[in-house]
Amino acid sequence: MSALPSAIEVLDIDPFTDENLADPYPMHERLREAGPVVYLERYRVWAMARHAEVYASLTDHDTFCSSRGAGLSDFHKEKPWRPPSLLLEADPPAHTVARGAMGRVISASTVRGFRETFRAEAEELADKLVALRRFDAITDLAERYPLKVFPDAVGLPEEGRENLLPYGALAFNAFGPHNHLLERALAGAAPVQRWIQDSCRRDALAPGGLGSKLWDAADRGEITHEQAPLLVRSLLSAGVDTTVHGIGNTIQALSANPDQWARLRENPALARFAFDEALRYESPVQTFFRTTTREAEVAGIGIPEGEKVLLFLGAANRDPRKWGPDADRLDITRKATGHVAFGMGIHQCVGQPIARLEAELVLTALAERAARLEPTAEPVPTLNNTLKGWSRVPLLTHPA
Ligand code: OVV
Repeated sequence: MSALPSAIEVLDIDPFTDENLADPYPMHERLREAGPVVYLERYRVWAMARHAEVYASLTDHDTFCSSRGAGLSDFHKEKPWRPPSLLLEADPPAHTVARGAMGRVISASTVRGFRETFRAEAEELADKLVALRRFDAITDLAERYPLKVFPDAVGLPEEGRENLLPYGALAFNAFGPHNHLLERALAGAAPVQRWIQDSCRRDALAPGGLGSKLWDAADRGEITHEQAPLLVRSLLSAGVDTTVHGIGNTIQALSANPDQWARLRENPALARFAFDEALRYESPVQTFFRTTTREAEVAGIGIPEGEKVLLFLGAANRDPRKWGPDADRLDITRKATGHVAFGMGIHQCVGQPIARLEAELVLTALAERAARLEPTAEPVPTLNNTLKGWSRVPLLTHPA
């Protein structure tokens, strides 16, 4: 990049400091107010934090491509830390093929088939936690539930499932800069990566599960047999930490807003809306990058070809230009549709029907049983270059 356009605001903000990751909201406001697109000199990237521009960039995949990586690293300039994802880190037409196969595996009818077992697990866990009275919404619920139902649905062996959360944390840290968080995630990651790789093999996956169904798609010629394990890897990369953070953030937000918990208790059928609003309010995936394939024009400002663009999904989801003056308030009866917590456009989360099912069932089971969710200590943030969430949310509950 030679000269920056004169209209551009150049900021010295580092979005990947511990402080900004733990509490990104003051930074989000600065970014949104600075302009529709800004330049972050520290990383030499462009950035957008307003809903309109984030949405427009996500839906213009020809200009803002993914095949050069959805993180800070430009795959044209640096070797990726693992073979690129066939979904997240691909563009049409290759992306279209992989996405088609994955979409048929995570079909509406397959997901409907999960409902009764997922419900039984949610009800059993909610019974147990409400009987305990004191529990941690993260370790006892937000981690526990997805770590049971999702690996079962994929068809993974019981042994080694403790590798799933560290692998997800690594994958999401790897979208950011090479800071102490990525260093820490990489330390000792070799056995984690080996377990993931082994678990993507056909002989590791139970027949009838999502993993096995991806191999069946290869038998039918929808994808190649070389591609099947990489698509299984996408399930294991994107399917666990995301739902753990989504469910954890939702319970934390509802416990901090007892009026909203009361509204859900009055009408547990609001569970799916409450989840969408919580995803808007505190988005598990805070950021993704794209790379320009040609000069892009954003609000009259030209971004040259080959530039990294940082999209602040979590900031777009609190943009008052889109959500009004109370964008920072959790309101489970708000129309949260149009949020970009699952992304938007061709890369929009392919697993979202599973995420929504898990969240609906956990929230419903808990809303039917727990009269109140009282925080007993400050929640403890967890730090990740991409994910926003909590490591501890201690609660006291009262049986309904
Ligand atoms: C960490 C992550 C997010 C989304 C997709 C993938 C990974 C993938 O491997 O496809």
